[in-house]
Amino acid sequence: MASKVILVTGGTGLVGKAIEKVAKEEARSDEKWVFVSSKDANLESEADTLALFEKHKPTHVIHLAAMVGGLFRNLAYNLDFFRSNMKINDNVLYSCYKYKVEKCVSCLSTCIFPDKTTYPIDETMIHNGPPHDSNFGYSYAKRMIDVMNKGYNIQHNCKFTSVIPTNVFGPYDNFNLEEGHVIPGLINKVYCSKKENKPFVIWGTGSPRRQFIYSLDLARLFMWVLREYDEISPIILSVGEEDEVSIKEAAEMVVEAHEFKGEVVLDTSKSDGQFKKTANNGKLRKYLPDFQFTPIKQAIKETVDWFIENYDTARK
Ligand code: NAP
Ligand code: GFB
Repeated sequence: MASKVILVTGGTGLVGKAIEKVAKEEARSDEKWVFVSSKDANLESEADTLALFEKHKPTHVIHLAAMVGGLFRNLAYNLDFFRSNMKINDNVLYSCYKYKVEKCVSCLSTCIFPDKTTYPIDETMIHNGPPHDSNFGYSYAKRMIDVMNKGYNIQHNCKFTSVIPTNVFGPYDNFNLEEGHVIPGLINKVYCSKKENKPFVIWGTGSPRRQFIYSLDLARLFMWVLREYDEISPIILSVGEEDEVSIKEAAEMVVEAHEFKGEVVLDTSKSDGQFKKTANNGKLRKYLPDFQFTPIKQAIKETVDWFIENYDTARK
């Protein structure tokens, strides 16, 4: 009989599927893992969320469920991102409190930091000013997770914490061009350009800079956070500042992984969004000085291969 029941909300998405894979590799006999999606409960509904917790009675929660998207989806639906994620986050944390969950690990993002800031960004800077205009709805909703974690700890001594991943990519990503993030978008676009013998169009100038983390590396870090990290304050889960690349460099890696030989153009009529959000992973390195990230070129190649193999069923 497992003594721990770990409920993973958002368990069918990019990050959830990676955690499912790693949880299987690192299975422990006293742990039962439950991965859920909106088909199991619409977490915007308090009643549905409480019913989900009543059904599974989790002892631990990894809270991933969210309305998620890349720059262009955020630009179009900032209010929806705010309302949906505020409801989901309030319902999940309240249910964790009501069902006496021993530990809940929620997800913020490096894109929620103040837009006008010094670099590199670290965990102490979350609330030091307004986020980038392109995704203010998502960002403020995510920041409220940190506020609620503190409130539940002070008022009810709950152990609710959060992680701050940088841009994530990998198998089971959302490859939809309008909704998804940049790397899955580029992977899908090069696939189509190759098939239809058309130019490959990179949106924007290609000069913004990002730190990308492979979903499987993030999943391994999530396991450590769940089992070992004891702070209420958030921790950045990102590759180092030295691993930051430009959008154009990432696009070149996608072209190489696809062995695409066609024309590559930049559509500078499209928004660049935030130029950079360079995060410092010093706090993570203090805990895990020897953690090895997958080199980005290898991670992109593995994701391209996965996409080609699973083209018919991939989210696009
Ligand atoms: P994703 O692939 O879009 O998956 C989202 C998950 O949330 C899905 O399982 C989805 O279930 C579920 N979900 C959405 N709305 C729901 C609702 N109302 N009720 C119940 N479940 C709902 O997202 P992801 O990229 O894995 O992101 C996971 C977490 O990481 C999110 O909190 C996100 O903010 C954070 N994060 C992501 C990135 C990134 O670059 N991807 C970067 C930083 C942080 P359905 O499929 O059934 O809707
Ligand atoms: O991943 P992304 O959409 O979001 O990256 P952010 C946007 C950057 O990639 C912009 C360029 O500079 C785009 O011009 N880009 C080039 C493309 N080609 C493409 C393409 O085909 N698709 C997309 N999507 N971009 C998000 C936040 O910011 O970061 C979210 O808005 C979330 O809230 C996510 O937190 C992690 O990195 O700019």
